[in-house]
Amino acid sequence: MIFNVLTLFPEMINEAVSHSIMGRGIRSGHISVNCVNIRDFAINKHGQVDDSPYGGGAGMVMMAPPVYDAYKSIVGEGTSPPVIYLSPQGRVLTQKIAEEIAALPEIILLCGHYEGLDERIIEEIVTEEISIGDYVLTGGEPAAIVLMDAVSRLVPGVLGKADSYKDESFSDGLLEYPHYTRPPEFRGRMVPEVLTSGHHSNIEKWRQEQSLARTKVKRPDLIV
Ligand code: 4G3
Repeated sequence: MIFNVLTLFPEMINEAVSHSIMGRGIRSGHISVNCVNIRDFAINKHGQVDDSPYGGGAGMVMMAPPVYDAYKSIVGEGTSPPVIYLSPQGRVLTQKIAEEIAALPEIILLCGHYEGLDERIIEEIVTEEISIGDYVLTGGEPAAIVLMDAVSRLVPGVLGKADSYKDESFSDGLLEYPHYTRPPEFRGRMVPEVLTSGHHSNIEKWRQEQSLARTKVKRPDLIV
């Protein structure tokens, strides 16, 4: 899967995706992250990409032409992959939405800054607006990184056998059961006996009960 990212801070994106499972997914060719620096399409030699808002008021607005030219550098005159704008006004990201995006071969992520983008670039190129949660960030980059992380691990081949995702939170609508490893005793706390019993059906049953019990306590909204 190809992630194109329109951003003023490509280094922030490239650094974030170079580690851990995303880094491995890039090196193995299962995903690729292609950042386009909107600054490279500035309207003048001063590198200007923003201006004061028509109608007055504080802050700056990102100008449409540099964003459009950056976008055109990805798509040329051909058909475009979906353009997702990360904004607090978008549909809130869920595991289901991440699964839908992971089925696409290519997307373009648009990261805004300042007070936002000129509305006309949103009308012109954006096909979907997504929020990573109900809070405001200084820029869209952390939101784009979150979205790419959630989607990448669903792209076939990105997760190795060792980090399989069939038992995890949300895959069956419940939270994960608790995990334990050595030592058998830590500061007086023991590992639940069932996990060292070798009785696989009892272990499976215990894990299901734990998942349900902790979902009821921590996230009752996931059950009703
Ligand atoms: C557009 C995304 C972008 C408009 C971006 C602010 C939060 C999210 C921005 C705007 C962002 C989110 C940049 N903050 N919840 N900040 O996904 O008002």
